[in-house]
Amino acid sequence: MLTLYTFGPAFGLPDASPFVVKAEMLLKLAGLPYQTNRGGFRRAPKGKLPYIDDNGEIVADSTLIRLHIERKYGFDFDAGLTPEQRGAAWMFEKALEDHFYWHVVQARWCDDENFAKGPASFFKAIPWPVRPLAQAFIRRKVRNTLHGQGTGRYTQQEQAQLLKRGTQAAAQLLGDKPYFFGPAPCGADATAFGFIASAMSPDFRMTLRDEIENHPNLSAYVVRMRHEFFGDAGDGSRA
Ligand SMILES: N[C@@H](CCC(=O)N[C@@H](CS)C(=O)NCC(=O)O)C(=O)O
Repeated sequence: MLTLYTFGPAFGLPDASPFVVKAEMLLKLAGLPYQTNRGGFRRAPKGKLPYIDDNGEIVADSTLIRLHIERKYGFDFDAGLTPEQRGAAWMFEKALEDHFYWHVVQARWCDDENFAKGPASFFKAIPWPVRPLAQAFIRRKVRNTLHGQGTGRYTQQEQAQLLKRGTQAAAQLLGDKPYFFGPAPCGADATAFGFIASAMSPDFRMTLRDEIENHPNLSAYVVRMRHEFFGDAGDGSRA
């Protein structure tokens, strides 16, 4: 049985990580039976989740998991897409991972109120006198990463402009279609759901969520995908 290593449902989402949600969606789209395991982070080959154990074959990274499924099971996530759509779908996915993702990270980890409501819970196992130090250490690391990646260098106003344009582009791409590239979900929908849903967690305030909510087709897409693939609870239980 294939095992997907996850963080587990959190913040009203199927998983705390959009990359894990993406990987789980890929398994669902490919129709592969799988189980989830929340105990694998310490053994994660790249120090990140998700990764899978497919009958002894370990594959880390959501995109490498996709390539593994395509290669091993001969499943084409983009069947039915034209070559142009295949190219656009891949680039759209990478834009979400490199743009939306970092804003979600920044909103969750750098905003004190959001941090207290969300990521602070990751430190519960650490005894109290050490816990604030560990939190401060990891939050500084996240800030440095955001600075290195570049998102951390934008002013709030600059970020708001970029997110407005980014969500508008996503809404224009979706239009009134049920899925991003037509009548059936494709590989990019796994990513789109993971990242757009993550921004819409009711637990956090974030500019990205406000911008998404300005586009009813994007909000409706998340509700629809969640219902279709994760059941009404949206908590990771199989639909
Ligand atoms: N490129 C990776 C990114 C995965 C990733 O960034 N995972 C984050 C959670 S969203 C993680 O595990 N972070 C833990 C850490 O950096 O210590 C993928 O596509 O799977």
